Amino acid sequence: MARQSIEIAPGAAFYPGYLDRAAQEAMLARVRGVIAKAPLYHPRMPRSGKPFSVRMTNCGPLGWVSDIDGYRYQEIHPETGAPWPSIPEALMAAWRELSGFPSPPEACLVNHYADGTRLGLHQDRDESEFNAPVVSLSLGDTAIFRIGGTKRRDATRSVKLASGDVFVFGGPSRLAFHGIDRVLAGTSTLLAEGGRFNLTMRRVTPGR
Ligand code: MD6
Ligand code: FE
Repeated sequence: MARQSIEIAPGAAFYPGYLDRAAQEAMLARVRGVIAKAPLYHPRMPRSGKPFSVRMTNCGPLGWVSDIDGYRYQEIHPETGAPWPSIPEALMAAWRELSGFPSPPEACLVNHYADGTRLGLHQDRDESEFNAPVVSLSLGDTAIFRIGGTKRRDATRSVKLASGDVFVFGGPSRLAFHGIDRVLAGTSTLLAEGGRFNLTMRRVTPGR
């Protein structure tokens, strides 16, 4: 099916309302299932060991983690030692439809934003396959997403990411700096407790 997208920057395609409410509810149930097996935890910054305000977990064969030793992908949850649960089929379907990349994603990072949390400007560059995009899905309260260029000092612009929106971050934007400035409390009724989930699927090892 052809989907309506907006090009935010070269290679950065925004699909507002990609999931309707029923599909968001079904996806949220899958995310809660992932968290039941792989609990959300606070990663820590490399070197300083300062905890992130955002909590994270993963699904897929690999998961992105951060601790005092640095950023990396690994096969097990850092606190439980268990393998990550599998990526829900509905997310794999979104990757097949939107990524334009023939190999499947290997990691899906789950970010959880409670009221007042944020994620600083960063690049996603811990993967070995930059030809694959990152496919990002938002659930719950609207976030103010900031996107710049490939240099930290480049000019930035802001985009509001609402529940059900998908962002595909590829091509010249794959290594663009980006972050979440804030989450707007009370903008969605999807999460009974409020807050926001963001799911980002990545290809980590070289694909074909
Ligand atoms: C978030 N997203 O939306 C944080 N990274 O909560 C990201 O850090 C991100 O949305 C790479 C590609 C797309 C993204
Ligand atoms: Fe990111």
